[in-house]
Amino acid sequence: MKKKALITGITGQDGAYLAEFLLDKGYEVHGIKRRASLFNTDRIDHLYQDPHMEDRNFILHHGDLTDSSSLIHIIGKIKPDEIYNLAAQSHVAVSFEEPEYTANSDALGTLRLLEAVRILGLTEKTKFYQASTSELFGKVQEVPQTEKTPFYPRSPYAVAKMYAYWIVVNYREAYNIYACNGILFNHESPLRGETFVTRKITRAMARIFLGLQDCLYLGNLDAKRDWGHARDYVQMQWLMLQQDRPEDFVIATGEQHSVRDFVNAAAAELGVTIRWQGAGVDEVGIVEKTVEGANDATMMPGRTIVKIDPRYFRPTEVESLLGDASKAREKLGWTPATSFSELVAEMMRYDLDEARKDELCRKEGFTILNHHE
Ligand code: NDP
Ligand code: GDR
Repeated sequence: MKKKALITGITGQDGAYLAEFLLDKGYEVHGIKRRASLFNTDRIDHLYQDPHMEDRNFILHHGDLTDSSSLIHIIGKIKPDEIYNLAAQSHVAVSFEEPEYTANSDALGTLRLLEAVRILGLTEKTKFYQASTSELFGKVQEVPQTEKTPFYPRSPYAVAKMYAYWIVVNYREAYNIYACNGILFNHESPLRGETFVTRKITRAMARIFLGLQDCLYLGNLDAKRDWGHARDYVQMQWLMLQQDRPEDFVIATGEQHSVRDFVNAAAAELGVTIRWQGAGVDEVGIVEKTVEGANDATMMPGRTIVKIDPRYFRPTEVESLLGDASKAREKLGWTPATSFSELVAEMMRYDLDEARKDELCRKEGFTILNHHE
């Protein structure tokens, strides 16, 4: 019998990598997607199987973390061996604009799934993975952060995820469910949403390089993160559910870089050097050296290509995160396969290809709409 996995948030970055990973392992993979007015399955379209096909192993269901009835219905029908709860309003800045919705989907959504498992009598069968986050550490109390570091959440997103973290622990203790929190530090990839800072940077640098965009506007350049590759991190999500007993794990690379470092690394991939000038909201990034093939107008040495837009500052910021994944290394055999420079290079190559496609469309007279937020 094939194992059955249910992934919430299957249309997101991690959902796409995890679905591929589980299909390769021979799972029957079910995913919950939200109804949207446009197709929202770009990241998993390559996995799609026609519903008329027999013996499908990739099946999507309409549902929403804010709707218990859909969750109970789907879980009751599938009776999954494993649930991976990856669905969330996952943008920290947006959580300040939509705090109530963020709490509903990220905090109560997790409770709804656990309750569905309980109501349906699946507590002994179904293992549960919760996408927990380094944002729980927020205003950090200890460097580097481990499973034992106290939490101090700094956004409605982090507070909602903190509820989710504790409800997972509580259901594990109260009902003996095999449920784990993966406390994952930032992980990125070419599939990363375009408004998270890494993807925003690689996308904008590629477009400026080709003359499709003038400038990249950012917020806090001094923020520091521990950035890994999503493809490496989803393997740990699976491994956490294959242990003898459920435990929570920090997953991180143990290496830290600032947003400014990320811009420098992305530019370097293109052969461009940036000089930083000024401070605070007046700091700018200026092209110091560039290479042949770069657009003459937008990449001219001396031109300002990075500016600060205070709109991207957050009411409360998480300044610095650095993880210590010793426990995962010892118990799960965790070593990240992708280095920081390999991650930046892969994202940069992908976005340069994407920008070249846009360039071609423009040359052929098609209009490409470009959102920078
Ligand atoms: P994404 O934002 O790329 O994906 C989020 C997914 O959740 C999408 O499929 C989205 O659907 C879905 N979703 C959002 N709201 C709902 C809802 N109400 N009901 C059902 N589905 C919903 O996130 P990532 O893939 O990057 O992250 C996966 C999980 O891991 C998230 O929970 C995130 O908070 C957490 N996390 C991520 C880290 C990272 O660095 N990437 C680090 C630590 C934790 P749609 O496509 O329709 O928008
Ligand atoms: P984060 O990721 O908040 O860490 O949450 P994000 O990439 O949004 O921000 C990282 C840091 O960069 C600073 N920053 C900017 N951020 C964005 N988005 N846009 C900008 O223009 C910009 N300029 C500077 C931010 O202030 C921040 O300090 C991600 C999400 O995936 C969460 O779901 C997950 O839980 C955590 O990572 C771990």
